[in-house]
Amino acid sequence: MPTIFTKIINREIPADIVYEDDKALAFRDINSQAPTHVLVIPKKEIASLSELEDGDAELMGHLFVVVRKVAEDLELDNGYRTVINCGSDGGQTVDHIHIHLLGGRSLSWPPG
Ligand code: DGP
Repeated sequence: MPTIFTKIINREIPADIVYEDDKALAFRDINSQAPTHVLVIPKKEIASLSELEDGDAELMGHLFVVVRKVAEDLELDNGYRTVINCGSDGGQTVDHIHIHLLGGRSLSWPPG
């Protein structure tokens, strides 16, 4: 099912896009939780981690390479955190799989 992220991919609503290629898009989270908070998403509509199929393995690997590129571009030289929320207990609010990339400050652990 298309979500607001599909509208961002299709440029139907604006976003602060920091990276794009044929398979992936990265843009700044509208509800930033850190000085740098970017969402890395596949252009393919995959609802969540729980919907991943065997054939998505290469795409998911690609998304993490994009994370590394974006982290380098945004100079997160002291490190960063990636998070994928899954389902209601995981705190997922948009049903289009996305990797949160958080950095620019020291992050506490464990998360709430
Ligand atoms: P999650 O809770 O893991 O499903 O994260 C969804 C994130 O998406 C949340 O941190 C806020 C962000 N978000 C929701 N709608 C928009 C939007 O229209 N634009 C942008 N840039 N981010 C959005």
